[in-house]
Amino acid sequence: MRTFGMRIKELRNDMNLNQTQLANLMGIAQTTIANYENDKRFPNQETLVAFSNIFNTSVDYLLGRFDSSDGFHQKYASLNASQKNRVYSEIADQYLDYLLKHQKYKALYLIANSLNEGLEAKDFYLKVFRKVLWQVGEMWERNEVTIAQEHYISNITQIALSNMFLHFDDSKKNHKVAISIAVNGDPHTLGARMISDYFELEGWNTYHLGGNLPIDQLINSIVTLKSDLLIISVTMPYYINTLENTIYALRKDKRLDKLKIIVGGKALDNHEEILNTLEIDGYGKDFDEAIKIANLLIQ
Ligand code: B12
Repeated sequence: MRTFGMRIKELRNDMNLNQTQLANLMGIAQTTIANYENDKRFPNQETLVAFSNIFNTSVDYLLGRFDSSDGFHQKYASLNASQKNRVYSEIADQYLDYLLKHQKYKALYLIANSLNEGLEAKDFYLKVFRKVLWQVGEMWERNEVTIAQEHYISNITQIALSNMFLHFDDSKKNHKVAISIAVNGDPHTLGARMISDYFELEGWNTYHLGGNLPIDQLINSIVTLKSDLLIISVTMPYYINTLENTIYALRKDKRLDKLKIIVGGKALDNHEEILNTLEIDGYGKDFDEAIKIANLLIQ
């Protein structure tokens, strides 16, 4: 959870103000601002209100008392882009906080209530779920979460992702079909699942087939579902070999002549030398790049 001091500093930077300029606007000393930002001092009620006026944000936001049920989102539509980003950042912090305390209902209701109050479903993927999962990865590296906690958080996130579907608008479908998989063996299926949802939100008809799908089943699905695109995600470097074998098998099958294949995932980042050896149609670093490439490949 970000502290009061961290929030003040972030908001000041957003407005391109240095500490002295903010202090002059507030009519207080620069050292007082420095003390607030370092969480060495806390302002009185009057100063708190002055901060909220200058930063055009709620006192609740400044205090970190963010809760989707407190009406905070009602003003969402009138916020500018950086203020909206802060809302997602807050939701991500709060979501992770709940999950670390094993408060799964609170975590799931936080997402559901936020969606009900008009926040964009698409924005949750990168600004909340990916942010939280990457943060969990970093915490795992620092020994701050156990593998059991990592499993728990990814499982609750799977539930949250399932609920997202109810907020999709299926009236804007196009004719394009995409199948997504995680490369065989790799347990990291969440990236492929999330990218599939992202394509669905962009109007594609998607089929997320998870991980460990036998190659003949995959080929069968591509043929019967008339898939234009196959999205493959690879997270662990030691499955790159399997990726190569999968692509080789797909390219050998004459029924899949028109199939476009795009790949991505942590294992491939900064490995252009591997990408050059693969018979693929595209590679991307994130969901937006993937959509852009796919829309160019399939008109
Ligand atoms: C959740 C998780 C798990 C879950 C997976 C659950 C599931 N069903 O997916 C479980 C608990 C099973 C797991 C297991 C393991 N994990 Co793990 N895991 C993660 C974690 C925290 C999040 C992964 C995730 O879902 N991210 C969210 C998605 C959206 O992000 P992403 O996959 O990076 O995808 C983005 C891009 O790569 C790209 N992208 C992805 N796919 C595609 C596809 C296309 C076509 C395109 C264009 C783009 C694209 O777009 C996405 C958006 O930006 C990561 C941390 C991290 N930084 O990712 C570690 C992480 C991946 N795991 C790691 C490790 C070490 C393991 C384990 C070995 C040990 C462990 N921690 O439990 C085992 C694996 C055992 C094995 N058999 O191989 C390491 C991998 C390090 C490495 N590169 O070698 C990481 C990075 C953690 C870390 N910081 O060290 N893990």
